[in-house]
Parts: sequence; structure tokens; C-alpha cells
Amino acid sequence: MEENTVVTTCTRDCPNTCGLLAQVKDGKVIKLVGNKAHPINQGRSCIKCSHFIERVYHQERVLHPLKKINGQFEQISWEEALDEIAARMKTICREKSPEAILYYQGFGERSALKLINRRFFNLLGNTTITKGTICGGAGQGSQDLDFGNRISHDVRDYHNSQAMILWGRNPLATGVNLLPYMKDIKKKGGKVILIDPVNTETAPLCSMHVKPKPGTDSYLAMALSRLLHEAGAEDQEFLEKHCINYPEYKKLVYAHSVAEYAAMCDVKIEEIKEIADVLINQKPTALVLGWGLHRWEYAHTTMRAIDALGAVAGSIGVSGGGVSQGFEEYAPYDWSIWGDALQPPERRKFFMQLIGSELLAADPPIELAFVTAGNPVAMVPDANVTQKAFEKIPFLVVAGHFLDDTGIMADLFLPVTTFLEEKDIIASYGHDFIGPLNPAIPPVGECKSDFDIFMELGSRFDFADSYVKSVDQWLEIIMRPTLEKGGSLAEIFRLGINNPDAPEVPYRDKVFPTETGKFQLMTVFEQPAQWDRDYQFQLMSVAPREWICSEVTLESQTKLLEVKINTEKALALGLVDGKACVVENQFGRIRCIATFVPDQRPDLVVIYRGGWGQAGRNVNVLTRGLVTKVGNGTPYYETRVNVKKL
Ligand SMILES: Nc1nc2c(c(=O)[nH]1)N[C@H]1C(S)=C(S)[C@@H](COP(=O)(O)OP(=O)(O)OC[C@H]3O[C@@H](n4cnc5c(=O)[nH]c(N)nc54)[C@H](O)[C@@H]3O)O[C@H]1N2
Ligand SMILES: Nc1nc2c(c(=O)[nH]1)N[C@H]1C(S)=C(S)[C@@H](COP(=O)(O)OP(=O)(O)OC[C@H]3O[C@@H](n4cnc5c(=O)[nH]c(N)nc54)[C@H](O)[C@@H]3O)O[C@H]1N2
Ligand SMILES: [Mo]
Repeated sequence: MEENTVVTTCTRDCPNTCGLLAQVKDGKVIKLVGNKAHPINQGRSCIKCSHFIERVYHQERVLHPLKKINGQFEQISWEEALDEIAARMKTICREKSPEAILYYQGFGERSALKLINRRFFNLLGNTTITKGTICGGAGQGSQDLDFGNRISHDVRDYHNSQAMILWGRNPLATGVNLLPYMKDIKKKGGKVILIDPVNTETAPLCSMHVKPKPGTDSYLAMALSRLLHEAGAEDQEFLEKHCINYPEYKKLVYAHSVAEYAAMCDVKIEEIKEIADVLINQKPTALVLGWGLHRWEYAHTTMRAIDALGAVAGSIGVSGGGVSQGFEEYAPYDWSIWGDALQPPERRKFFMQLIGSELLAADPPIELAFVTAGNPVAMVPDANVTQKAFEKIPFLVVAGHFLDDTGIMADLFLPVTTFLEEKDIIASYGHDFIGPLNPAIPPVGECKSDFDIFMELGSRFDFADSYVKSVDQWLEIIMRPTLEKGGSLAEIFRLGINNPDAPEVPYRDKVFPTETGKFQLMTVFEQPAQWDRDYQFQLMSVAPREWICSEVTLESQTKLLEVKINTEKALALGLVDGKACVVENQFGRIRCIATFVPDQRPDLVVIYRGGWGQAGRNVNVLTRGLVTKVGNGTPYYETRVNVKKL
């Protein structure tokens, strides 16, 4: 009986990036819990963590390389699998062009060694890669316009907040590390305000829940700014000394009355006044934005209006304040290792969020596609198009854990390790702490890490000499910028370190990395005029609490998807609570179980994202393939649907 505990970090696509302890007995992980010594999660962890062991040992997890022969998967050896990939790649490069090879890297894991994956494709030649993002993008692109380079406040700084506004964010489901700070603020007598059109799990934990009409938060932000100005509570010094465009911005604010704004975002004037009162009297107020907030075509208007509100309220550059969304998780690594500079910048890039239509229109066509850590067939909008495009790829390689909607389409499936089987380092998009992955167990079955796969594949090419190195050698290289500023690999592998580049309080000196050195207030208010009137409901395909993205199993997907709908609306449509219905639009249709919610907004329905099409549970058969106006993000919620009786 051998038992030991291993310090590691959750690598899943989540802002928490929790420090974990894996308890190992006889070579198996028997318990996975939050690490009390970790400065961010301090022993906490969420539902996703406790369920992760089930995933590691699940009967559906693929443990051997699989090749599709006559439509059936058959087990093959790693040698055969990698030889075949290398041979096919060489033939394509010789007879056609590296351009006919597509690399698609999803968001399943964003550790330091993942930079090596794309480096392989860059060494291979001018292969096709992706651009844009199905996650962040819009938020970052918009905030960069205001701050120059957006930097968020680390969660630990919320210890200094008197109040918090959670704007389109659902921390109970998606980011538990905010919860103690919310509790602490309320204990001090401050308010925690939630602004979210949907009734989320987080709502009961807040002092107040405001439910604007989806996609109209920019009006709410303008109304608040106007109220602050009318009360003479605007931060004159910051606005005049440290901002540009203040007169133009102020003109925008005064373009409508508070009552007009209130009508446009469908929030009661009394509620807007209550929020304004918090911004005026509970300083500093932290403005904490989520990712749901920016899944709109004109998300930049919302983001910039909220940034500007932060400036007016005196929250910027102030401890406990800030307008924060996310962090650049690749920042502590040496980005040049991606190797993009090895290829001309004008090389072909496909929009990730339009991967289906890009593939269908590709000229020259894609001959071989390689997907790692992503499930685009389920997670990219307009899934029927993605599905059709993936069916046409002559040779599809997928590296992953399960035969999800993308995995099942593979010609060659490569089984990869989970973070419990890997040595690596991971930074976070939710805080400033960099954590280690120490292998708790050897690879399950024949699984290999992406790193080992690419090293072994690389050894079959003429760039092997410069590319093939050990984990430690590559980590030394990738982490160099961070190690040069302080901290050692040994320290990282013990527990982790704070990113030495992270400021204690962003923009404390009120100097911004913009052209002018000042905070740039918005000067135009862009918002789409009309919505698709053929459909009754805005489709909110948000993050569920119980699982993350499409990390589910088939076994867990035997029931129909649930669609949450306002009770009165549902009754008027002749629906029955708990019974099947159809949700449809111009892109697709799915059968769902209707769940009536009495106080839900009548103009939206909620369906959790991440289900698989093979189980009839992919909400993305309904979502619109679109790119945000700023930041190349994905406006998933720019989708309208009707709900009908079966
Ligand atoms: N359990 C769990 N955790 C996760 C994930 C998961 O799937 N499950 N996903 C991970 C990933 S990939 C990400 S990016 C993060 C996302 O983390 P969050 O941003 O917290 O989660 P979302 O559900 O994407 O969006 C949050 C809220 O934004 C709201 N919202 C949408 N549109 C608007 C709007 O126009 N105005 C306002 N005010 N609110 C709006 C939605 O109703 C939703 O409740 O969470 C990560 N953590
Ligand atoms: N309708 C709708 N769709 C959405 C969203 C929405 O709000 N609404 N949100 C979007 C968002 S925010 C995101 S981030 C995307 C996520 O979409 P994807 O990037 O496709 O990510 P996941 O669904 O998490 O799938 C990741 C896969 O990688 C596997 N994996 C995990 N670690 C590794 C690894 O180290 N190596 C390899 N090779 N595989 C690994 C996992 O098991 C899983 O199968 O979905 C987007 N899709
Ligand atoms: Mo995401």
C-alpha cells in the first residue's frame, strides 16, 4: 500500500486555475481536493474538480490510438499512428502545399508546453492555422482600446473593495474564487450587485439582481454615467487629467435621458438609481465582468461603456476597484515559441468561429486537419455547417480524451493524458498565480501527452534536431521571461509563484500604455438597430455549473436538453412543464424538455452549452456563425429562436 499526495493545478478552461492536491494510492488517484496552501483558492474547489477523477478512469475514455477502417475504429500502435501521420504530411507538403494542412488548437488546456504544438506546424511550413477565438477576444479587444493593454485586478485585491458589480458573470458556476470576496464585502456592509438577464445560481448570493434586456448593457452603463454626472459625483480629476475624449464621451452620455436609457435596457429607473448610489457611496467598487457579457456582435460598445463608467466612478487605478474581466494566460510564457514568426504573416488563417464555412470555401482545400484540446463540431456556432465541413476533410486527426462530436469523426484518434498524468506549468486567465503540474500517476492505458506526441512526431522530420527536447529543457525555454524576473522552476513545482510581471494594482500611476498615455474614453456609440423579428426568444446558451464546456460523457447525456422558459410565455405557447418541445430557427432545431421559470425574462430562453450532437444535445445547431465587430470574438447570443409544442 503506497500513498502519497501530489501538488498540482487544475488546467481546465476556467478562470479559477485552482491549486489542487491529488491523493494517490497504489498508482491511482483516489481524491482530488483544493490545496489550502494555494494563495487563490485556499483549499476550495468546485464540482468540476471532484468529478474529474471519474473522467480520468471513465470507461468511455480512449486509452489506445484508434484508426477508422471501413467506418469502424480499430486499435493500432503509436508507431503505426505517428508513421502514418508523418507520411501523409510529407506527401501533402511535397505534392501540394503545407497550406493544405490545418491545425486547430482548442481551449481544453492552455499550459506552457502547449506552445510546442503550434511550433510543430510552423516548422512544417506555411500550414493553415486559426485566427479569432470562440472564448475571449471581444472583451480583450475592446478593453485594449481603452487601456492600451488591459490588465485586470487579481482576485486578491477584492479584499479592498467596498462593493462589487458582477456584470454578466456567474461565479458560483464558473469561478468560485470570487465567492469569499463577495461574502466579505456583504459582511462589511457593502453591496454585491449582479447584472445578468438570466436567473443564475449566483443571483441568490447577491444583494441585488438586475435583469436587463440581453445585449443592451451599454444603455445601462450610460444611464449610470449620466446619474453620476447629474449628482456631481464624477471623478473630475481622473476624467480631465488622465483621459482623452472626455467632452465627446460626455456628449454621448447626455444623448439620452435616464428614462430613455432605462426603457432601452428594460431596467427600472429605481434599480438604476440604486446601482448609482453604490458607485457613489461605496468606493471603491470593483466592476467584475464575465465572458457571457461579451458574446454579442457589438460587445465593444458594452465593454467600452462599462470601462468609461469605471473611469467616471473613480474605480480605475484604485486598489479594490478596476474594471476587470480576464488575464492573458499565455503572458508569463515566451510567446515567440509558438513559432508564428517562422512563417509569413499573410499565411492562411481560418476564423475559429467560422471553421465550418472556412473549410467549405477553402482553396486550396484542406487535405489533413489536426485538432488538439478542442471539440469544434460541438462548440463552434452553426454546428450543422461545422459537421458537414468536417465530414469532407479527407484525413482528420484528433488528439483528445473522449470520442466527442469531433473525436468520433476522426480518421485517427490519439488518446492524450490528463493533467494528472503530466509535468507542465500553467498560468491563469482569472488571476496572477502561476501553478505547477506534477504528474500524480503514470499515463492511463497508452495515453501520451500532447508534448510527447509532438516530440515523437517531430523526430520523424528534418527539423527534429532543434525541436526535440525534454520537458524540462522546453519549460526552461518557455518560462525564461518569467524566470528572468524572479522565481525558479523549483519554486513553481513546489506550489507556484505570482507572475512577477503583475502589478499589485493595475494603472496605479494613472499612466496607460495607449498612444497618448491616457485612458481612452469611447467617442462613438455603435449598437445594432433591430433584431431578427421572426423569432420570439433570445437564446442564452450559457455555462452550466455541473460540467465545463463539452467535457461530458455519452453516459451522462441520455436525457433531452433542458430549455428554461418563462412560465406565462410557455403556457401561452401550449407547452407543458417537464415535457418535450422543439427549439428552432433558420439554422437548426433540437428537441428539449421545457422547464418553466416563473420570474425569468419572457424574451429569452436558456439552454446550457456543451452537449454533444451525437446525443441530440448540441445547442450550437441553433447558434449563428458570426464574428464580433471588435476583437474577433464570437457573438453566440446573437441568436434568436422559437419554441414550439412537439
Ligand atoms: N462550471 C463551469 N465553469 C466554467 C465553464 C463551464 O462551462 N462550466 N466554462 C469556462 C469558460 S470556457 C469560460 S469562458 C468561463 C465563462 O464564465 P462566465 O462568464 O461567468 O459564464 P457564462 O455562462 O459564459 O456567462 C456569464 C453570464 O453572462 C450572462 N450574459 C449573457 N449575455 C449578457 C448580456 O448581454 N448582459 C449581461 N449583463 N449578462 C449577459 C449570461 O446570462 C451568464 O449568466 O467559465 C469557465 N468556467
Ligand atoms: N453555444 C455556445 N457555445 C460556446 C460557448 C457559449 O457560451 N455558447 N462558449 C464558448 C467558449 S467560452 C469556449 S472556451 C469554447 C470551448 O470549446 P473547446 O475549445 O472546443 O473546448 P472543450 O469543449 O473544453 O473541449 C476541449 C477538449 O479537449 C480535451 N482536452 C483537455 N485537455 C487536453 C489536452 O491537454 N490535450 C488534448 N489534446 N486534449 C485535451 C477535453 O477532454 C475536451 O474533449 O466553447 C464555446 N462554445
Ligand atoms: Mo471560454
